Amino acid sequence: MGMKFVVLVVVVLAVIAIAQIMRVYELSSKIRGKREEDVDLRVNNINASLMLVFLLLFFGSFFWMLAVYGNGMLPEPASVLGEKIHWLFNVNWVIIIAVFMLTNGLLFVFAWKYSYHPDRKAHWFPHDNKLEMIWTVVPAGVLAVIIILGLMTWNEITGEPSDDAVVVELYAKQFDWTARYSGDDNKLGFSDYKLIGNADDKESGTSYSNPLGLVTDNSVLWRVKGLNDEIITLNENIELEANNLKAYSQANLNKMNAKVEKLERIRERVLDMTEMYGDSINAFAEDDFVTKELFLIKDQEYFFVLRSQDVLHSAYFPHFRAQMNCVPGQRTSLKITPIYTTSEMRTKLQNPDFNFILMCNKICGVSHSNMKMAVTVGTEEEFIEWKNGPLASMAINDSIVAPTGIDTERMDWPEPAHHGDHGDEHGEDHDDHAEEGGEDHGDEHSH
Ligand SMILES: [Cu+2]
Repeated sequence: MGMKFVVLVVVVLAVIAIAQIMRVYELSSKIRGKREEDVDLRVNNINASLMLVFLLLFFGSFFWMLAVYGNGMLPEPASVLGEKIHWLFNVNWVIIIAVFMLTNGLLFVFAWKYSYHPDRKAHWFPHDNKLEMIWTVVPAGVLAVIIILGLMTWNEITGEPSDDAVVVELYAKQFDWTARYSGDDNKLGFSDYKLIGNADDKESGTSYSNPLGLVTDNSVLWRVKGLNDEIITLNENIELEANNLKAYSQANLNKMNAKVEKLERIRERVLDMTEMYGDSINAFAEDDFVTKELFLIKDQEYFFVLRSQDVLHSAYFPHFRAQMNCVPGQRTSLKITPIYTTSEMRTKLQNPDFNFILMCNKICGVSHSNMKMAVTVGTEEEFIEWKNGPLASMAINDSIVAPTGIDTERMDWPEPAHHGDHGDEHGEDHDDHAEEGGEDHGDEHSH
């Protein structure tokens, strides 16, 4: 503390001293009748040489950093599109470095070469159409090349996947990833966020959880059960208050009533699903399986469907040079075809500990840095072995059958017109409106 204070005082005093010396120099120049811009030739030449010295240090440190830190960059790309993106990166680097060398080289060489000399008079050169044309057209052309190449690659990244692409869902939430493989039918079962939740059956002591909100007959029933229980508990508390057996504030009571109403709305939407999905409700979900790590087959194209439960996340596979945001309330996608297995990559990099990785690349909260998933690339045989191993489990636990006698009675208040967004439309008649249903399945609503 004491030492730091002394250093600070010395620095401040030094700055003041330098400022005072400068002031003295200025005043003495004035007395001698010199103008501020009169600098003697010797000082001018020193400055000119320093321009060259700076240029050499500048370029020298650039190449030094390239040599020392260049190897710390990502290893060679390990996916089909990754190679193209990597190539595009390199094209941009070559252009940027060439322009950087040229412009900075000219800047400092000219400052050195054309420094002030009393015998030399500057040429008056106000305007030249040809020059202006060149420095407009050349950069525009180079930029056009960069943009066109970039757009071509972007179109490839975001274009339709091929027919034999394997569909895998990556489900992001604070703070982990879940992978859902679409199974033998290569189709993901329907999902809807309104079904996310747990339900307990106290009588049989069973409980059901549906962290990804998958839609099946059974999951719908369990969700209705869970919502019924929540509504009953809330109503009991409201009742107690009404009989003066509990002392809630009016604000609290209003809150509870609003909550009941909201849950009843969700319950209606959930009950709609049985009708909406109809016979196909169980069609695709039953062979889906979930894991907490990824196993990909070499040379197999994958089509990742990305979802987020809470905030923006971003699925980033650095070695595949692939990244896409995961946006709550919508599905995004990412195509990846790995071209090296994990062991091939280990040999290439001479690093027996190398592993591919998926990480979140959007600061999404306190544990953002922990949001990673291990990725292995192997052969098809290895994949089958892994799939049948302990790491993969079925996405829906429909062996836990919902108890019988769940109250599925519909509410008799009219339903809101659009998605339940307009909460105040009670009492109006909306029977003629067709209503869009779940996330996957827009369907006519029938009464
Ligand atoms: Cu995240």
